[in-house]
Amino acid sequence: MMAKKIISDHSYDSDKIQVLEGLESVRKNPGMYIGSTDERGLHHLIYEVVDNSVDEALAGFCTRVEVTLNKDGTVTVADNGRGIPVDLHEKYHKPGVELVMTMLYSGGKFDRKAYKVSGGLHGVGVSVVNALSTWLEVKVRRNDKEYYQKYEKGITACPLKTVGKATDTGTTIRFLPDASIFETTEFNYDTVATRLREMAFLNAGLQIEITDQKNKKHDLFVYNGGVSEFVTFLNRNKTALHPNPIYFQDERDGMQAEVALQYTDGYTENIFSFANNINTYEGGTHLIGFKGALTRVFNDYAKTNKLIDDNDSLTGEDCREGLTAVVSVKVSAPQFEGQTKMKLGNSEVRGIVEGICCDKLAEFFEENPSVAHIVIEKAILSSKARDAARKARELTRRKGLLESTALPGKLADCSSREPDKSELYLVEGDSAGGSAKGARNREFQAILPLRGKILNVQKARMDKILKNEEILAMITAIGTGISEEFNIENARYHRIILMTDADVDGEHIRTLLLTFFFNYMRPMIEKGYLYIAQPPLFKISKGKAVEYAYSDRERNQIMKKLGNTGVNIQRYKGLGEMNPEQLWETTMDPQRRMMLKVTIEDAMAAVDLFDVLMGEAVEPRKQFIEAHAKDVINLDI
Ligand code: 0RA
Repeated sequence: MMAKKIISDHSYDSDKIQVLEGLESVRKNPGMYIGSTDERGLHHLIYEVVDNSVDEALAGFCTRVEVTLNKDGTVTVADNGRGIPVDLHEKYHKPGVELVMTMLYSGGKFDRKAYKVSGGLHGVGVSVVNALSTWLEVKVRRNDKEYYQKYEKGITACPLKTVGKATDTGTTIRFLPDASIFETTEFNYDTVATRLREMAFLNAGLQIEITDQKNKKHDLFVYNGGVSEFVTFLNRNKTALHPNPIYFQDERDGMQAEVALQYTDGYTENIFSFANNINTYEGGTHLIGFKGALTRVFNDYAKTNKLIDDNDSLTGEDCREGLTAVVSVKVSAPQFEGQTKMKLGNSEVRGIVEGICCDKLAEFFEENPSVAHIVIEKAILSSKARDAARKARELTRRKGLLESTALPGKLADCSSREPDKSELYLVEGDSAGGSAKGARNREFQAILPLRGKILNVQKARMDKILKNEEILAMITAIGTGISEEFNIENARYHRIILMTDADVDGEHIRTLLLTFFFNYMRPMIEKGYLYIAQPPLFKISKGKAVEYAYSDRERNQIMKKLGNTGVNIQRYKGLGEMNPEQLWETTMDPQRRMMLKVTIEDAMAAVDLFDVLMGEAVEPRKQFIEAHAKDVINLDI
């Protein structure tokens, strides 16, 4: 079942390794190699090692990867690949594994590149992980022997030793992330598990196991159905229109494409595209090829079978309403482009993917006319609804409701007219809105209080959404419009900050807003314009000294510092408990505040939760409510 090897294996020996740069630069400038030194960067360490094991799998030599989060804060990644070479390099007189671990190959002719398929932030090399670890040890099973070597901060701590016999081959790497480099060194099980599950979906048949020794958690991911099972998983809380995802896979001109798609009774499109196991959030030529094929095959089939008039046509968006799809390609020389290097640029890919998808989808429709009719009827309905929505929109516009000149009355706008410098706080509740208005720097901070329950944006159609006062005020204030009419150029603020209470209602409103942005203003997230404010959870005072804590851990640290006597702790439940000065100091002052930039993953997680809370599927919602019974009091579902 394992994906076929697509690029030939060049037999390897240590001599071919070229040394380009030392590891000091990695420690000096870690962000350049792993993106950041926050939680994200930390997790990249695991992904980097796992990527190497998965590359072994793609090359056809590895079937299993085991990741263990150990009690002592180390991580172990073990695979049954060929094992990193141990033979001596002619020039450097060092074993291959030592060179792999201690030398940085930035864009060099490292032989493994021949089938190394990673890109983007990935694929920087395991030496980067080594450089950023207090210590790292590697065990290689190869030539019927087990070898061992240890490094400290990327520097060799002992020569490669033979430590025993081996009956198979493989590599085991264990490392302790360097706490002097990372802001946090605590791994999050769910974060790692989510990425590993994705890896398992994208590499059908590959076994990936994860174990958390501290919290006693464990998962084994193995999906023989590949991306088809991925789509089933993505739709697990939705109502599908046909029982199984449409699935196909093909290989042309040395390029492999695997696609699965399934329609739901919803209205949003969720297409995930991957190139060489990397989530291409910004899309690219593979996505364009897929979308083109979908529109073409839908229209051809609809006309041939007289479902629409010869001179009518379905737009791409009509064909994608309610669609969940995964498009995964493996190419030998991927070019990653775009702002975040998350867009596939290879121009040849478009035609190949379009060709494969056209042929396979048309074939599927011929063989499964009942499914073809269901999904095309859905597109036809969408087309009709779109016409109706356009008319409704025109009517609304004529009434002046969407005129950007008429800013909402509740908006306390900032005086700056430079989007680059301006920020909009979307604040839960009128009272917190009032505090925020009192606290803000009116030069560049605008406040829009959002009140009451915001409507269910997932189930509602466009025309209904536009009638919701809160949403309308928000759209108008932001200035970009939504969906097809969205234009980032018109954004009046380049920072939109969601400020909600740290309770269940707050989480609910945040989930709603994230879902709204994901569905209707996704580029705002992609551009990095959307943030979540981080109000403190505690106020800790002793005499006149006041400190704020943003987590339980921080509270404990501050308590320790201040001592046991005369310390007063106040837990903030809502923003309303803070006066304007406190709100400014802790949450809104650019010099002191903490904010989380919303990522697409964050928004996707919110959409999932939203589906559970608001979706049609009864069972997941029941389960959620049962699990959170005591918290979910004010939820309007
Ligand atoms: C260099 C060359 C070869 C394999 C590897 C590195 C390799 C690295 C890692 C990291 C984790 N697991 C790994 N497995 C293999 C090619 C080996 C050959 O040609 O025999």
